[in-house]
Amino acid sequence: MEFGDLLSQGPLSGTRPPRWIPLCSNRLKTLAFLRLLVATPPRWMLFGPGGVHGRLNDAMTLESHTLHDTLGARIDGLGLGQPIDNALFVEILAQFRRHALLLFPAQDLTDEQQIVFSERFGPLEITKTGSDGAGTRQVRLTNIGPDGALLPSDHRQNLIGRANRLWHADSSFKPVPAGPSILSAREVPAHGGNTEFINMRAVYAALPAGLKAKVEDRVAVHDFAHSRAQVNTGLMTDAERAEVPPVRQALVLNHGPELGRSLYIGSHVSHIEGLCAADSDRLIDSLMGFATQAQFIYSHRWQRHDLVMWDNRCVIHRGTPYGDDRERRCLVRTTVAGTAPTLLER
Ligand SMILES: O=C(O)CCC(=O)C(=O)O
Ligand SMILES: [Fe+2]
Repeated sequence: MEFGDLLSQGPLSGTRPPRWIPLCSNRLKTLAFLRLLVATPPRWMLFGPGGVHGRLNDAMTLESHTLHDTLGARIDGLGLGQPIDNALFVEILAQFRRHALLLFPAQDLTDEQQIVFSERFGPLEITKTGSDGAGTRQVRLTNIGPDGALLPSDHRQNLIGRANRLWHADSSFKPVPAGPSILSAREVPAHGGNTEFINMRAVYAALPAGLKAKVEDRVAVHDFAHSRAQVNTGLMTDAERAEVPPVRQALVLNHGPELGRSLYIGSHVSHIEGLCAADSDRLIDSLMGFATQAQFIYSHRWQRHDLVMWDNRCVIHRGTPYGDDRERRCLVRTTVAGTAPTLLER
């Protein structure tokens, strides 16, 4: 892998988090490289004398273990709550770029540590109104209330949990949708509650020619109210709806010659522009039917303190059912803001 390609996937600053850099702009690659030259402090400046905290993460070449044919790798032995120097961060980025999803087991992180790690990848999204964590840089996906007790099964938070069981890319309903999401398992149920992932670049590569022709140059409209209405029409207030009006997104994203193209679709898509309602529904169903075939799915069985991160620009995901009326589950997500509209990523 070329250094320039690596840079095109993400930021490298040790002190000030640069922006999540879109994949295919040479100008931005150059800017990122200049930023690296200016902002990369030597290792000793990051760790200080003795390098005590650095030792755990003072890595060599990272070893990873593939999770699935089409995406995902597990990386053991790092402590993401500890400082990560630039050399190691570059390796993490390279693995992330290669696998689109990374699992780091045994990361017992505080909220603040998760934020510090996540901000290495760029500024974080602020959680929107109506979610647990609104106004902060984290969202809690949980069936546990503030008093520590389980919430009733029909509680709004559990309904939101059910909406997350539809395949989606995080924040695809925003004008500039998210880059990576970083999800930390704080409490996990004994049965069920997996999160499942699909690499949409692998899906696009495998699309039959007829479907490929149908998605070429298309624009899809993503509407948060549309996906929420599939679970419960009363799930959003008027104020929440006004905060996230429908947006236009490219249906196919181009991640350059090495990575290829990705199908950008999921439950937030209300329709595809330029088609009548019936044709639009049919095309969405065909694409989702093709994408969600068993051979494309990596189903992650959570262990407590797993940290999983994926790139929303090429991965869709969904939660799976569990006994939310009797088992505790708490996942905490940080989401790296995207920097470019998808219509520029075609
Ligand atoms: O509950 C889950 O497994 C899915 C959560 C989810 O959609 C997210 O963290 O973005
Ligand atoms: Fe999600």
